[in-house]
Amino acid sequence: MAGEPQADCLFCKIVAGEVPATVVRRTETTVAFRDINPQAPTHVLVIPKAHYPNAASLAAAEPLLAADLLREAGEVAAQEKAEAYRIVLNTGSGAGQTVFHVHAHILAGRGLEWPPG
Ligand code: DGP
Repeated sequence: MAGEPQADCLFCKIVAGEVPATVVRRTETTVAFRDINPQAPTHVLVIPKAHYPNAASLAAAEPLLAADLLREAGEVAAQEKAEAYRIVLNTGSGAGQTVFHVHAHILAGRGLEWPPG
């Protein structure tokens, strides 16, 4: 069923506490933790506890949960004292998505160029 935990999903295992992560915020519906391979001084991933493969499928199935994800991105940025930050939602392997449980990257603490690579 849509949103149910997937046995083979790394981020579902982080939600369940089966894989350790440096969690910086947790709400009823989301978890935020530091990226294992940071690309900026602040690099946090925000995920819904529910499993959806990407942002579009999340928003289509549970728009309020998609809003939770974006609100939490802002809360993480504030907690990290980021004056400016970037939210990245890679979608599809061609765009660099490697974990198919939707996650918002929050990047801050250095100059962020445009367009991104
Ligand atoms: P993406 O390439 O957009 O699918 O981003 C996946 C991110 O997940 C990538 O930046 C590295 C991060 N990542 C992969 N495995 C782990 C892990 O076990 N723990 C943590 N904290 N981050 C991970």
